Amino acid sequence: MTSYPAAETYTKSRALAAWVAECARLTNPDRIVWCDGSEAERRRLTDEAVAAGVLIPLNHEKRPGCYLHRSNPNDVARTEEVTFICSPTKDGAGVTNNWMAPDEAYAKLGALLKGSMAGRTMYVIPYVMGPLGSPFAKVGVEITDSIYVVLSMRIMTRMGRAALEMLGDSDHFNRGLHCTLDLDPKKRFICHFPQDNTIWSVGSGYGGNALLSKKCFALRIASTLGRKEGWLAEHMLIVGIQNPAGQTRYIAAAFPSACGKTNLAMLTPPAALKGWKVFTVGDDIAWLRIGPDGGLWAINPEAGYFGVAPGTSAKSNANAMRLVEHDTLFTNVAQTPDGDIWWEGMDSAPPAGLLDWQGRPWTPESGAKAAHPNSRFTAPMSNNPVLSPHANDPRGVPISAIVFGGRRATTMPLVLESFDWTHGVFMGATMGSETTAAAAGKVGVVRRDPMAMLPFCGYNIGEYLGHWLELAGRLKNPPRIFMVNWFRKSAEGDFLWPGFGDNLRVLKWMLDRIHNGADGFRTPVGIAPHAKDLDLTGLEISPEQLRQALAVDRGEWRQELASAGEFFDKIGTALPEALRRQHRTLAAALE
Ligand code: OXD
Ligand code: MN
Repeated sequence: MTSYPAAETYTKSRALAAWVAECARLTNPDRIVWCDGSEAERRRLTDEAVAAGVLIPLNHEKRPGCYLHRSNPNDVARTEEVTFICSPTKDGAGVTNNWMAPDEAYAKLGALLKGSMAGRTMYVIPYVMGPLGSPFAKVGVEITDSIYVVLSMRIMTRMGRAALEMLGDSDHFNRGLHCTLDLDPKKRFICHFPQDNTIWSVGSGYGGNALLSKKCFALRIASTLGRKEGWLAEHMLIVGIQNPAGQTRYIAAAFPSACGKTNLAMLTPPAALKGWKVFTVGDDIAWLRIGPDGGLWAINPEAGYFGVAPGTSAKSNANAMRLVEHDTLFTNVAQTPDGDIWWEGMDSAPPAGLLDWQGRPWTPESGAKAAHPNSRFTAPMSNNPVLSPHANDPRGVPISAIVFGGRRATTMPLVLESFDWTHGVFMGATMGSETTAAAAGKVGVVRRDPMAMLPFCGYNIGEYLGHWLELAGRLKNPPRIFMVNWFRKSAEGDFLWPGFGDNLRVLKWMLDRIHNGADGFRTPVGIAPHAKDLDLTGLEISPEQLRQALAVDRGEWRQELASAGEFFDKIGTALPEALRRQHRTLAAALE
């Protein structure tokens, strides 16, 4: 009979002690380690991870405190086809989610978990999502057999003793049980039980499947809590924009995975926009609540960034390059002979003697990617040179504008403002985007991705859209809603808009609309800027190129609305009538 440390030594929560004991009975680990989040613990676990070959130390002269992790090649992205919402009824999960009956899921995963940690260590990771002391903050506890998960959770959340203190003797915490098993894709399941505030994830060590704080808790489960408690959990970055007069306004923006949220959240203003500054509050997830002023306030529940590495460069995101200079875990990037890292799109030519993401010698002639297209950096937000002074503010930040954006080669103009809240919700609800390497499956196919939440909404998407509409009634001071597309291409296949730092010009127009009455004109599908309304100081773009970037083409939009209509039909009766009405009105306006 294995004896484990007494839970009472660590927690006053009898519910937590009982749950840990229950998980131990099920999985039968050799040891249980309660994580305290201390520096000594980080050092000890890092040494163990290095000894076990889970982490490879990088050149600490060049990149102090940095390590490389190579995952199993079959386990490199989120796996949406084996991600389930196990609500009591199928209708509760809705048409956009996979559903498994809760009893069936507990039985199926329970059988896989039985004895699964024999010979292994079970780590208990208490964590807080949200700034400590914030009324927005929530406690989760993840149990895992993966030391990589522990070290990543330490970066991505406020982890350890502080969480147990916040929990106190309460039984109110998210229960996340994770086991890598043998990483056999046939035994890979990520199951959410919103009614039990519980997540069971087996068979994967990939961030989005295994760091249960992130997509599983802070989005899927939190979206259901938000619906119950009257707030929103969204797949959004939060960025602060300071004008030359020193006023800072905040924008929350939803984009699907690997569409540049991290880049937008820490962008470097163009040199010609003198006196403008950008500060990051969050790069992936926002929890939004109605504040005492009747406006919408947001926090970033996370404490670190799990960003896509390829394409990150001094040119595209100089702040991210500084972010990852130290104390960063890299996953599936290429390694240089002197123990540094490299990925495609880093600006520099690939150094000779690279090892690819699987540790194999690589040359450009191989035609293969050296870094996996979904290779990642995991870095603490305290590394960010442009971290907002309000990133840890328990009150959050007031949101002036909400932005929805996708990756679209055609149809979608650079920017449009919605006519009102309901139309803005319609814009978000009908968003489409080309798929990326962040999820397993085909890349580059346009799919409807409402509010960039398609893979992350923990309940019926129709009810979720209803929840968004309903919020308007309680917002005295609602943010204005916009849509953007940085990715439109010319007939020749070139991007029409330079993107990256120049995206600030578009955000500036939004803030000018809201706060300074800047001009725009009405198209059938939203309010667009004239070229003269955008601050183009110092930007070389031909009038024709800009015209194409901003254009609303009725023919393309008719197709777009037809596709959105098919998606609405799929949602069926759960779709709020107000959104159908929007669809009819816009379709008529395009005739
Ligand atoms: C992420 C994702 O990792 O959206 O943030 O997949
Ligand atoms: Mn994301």
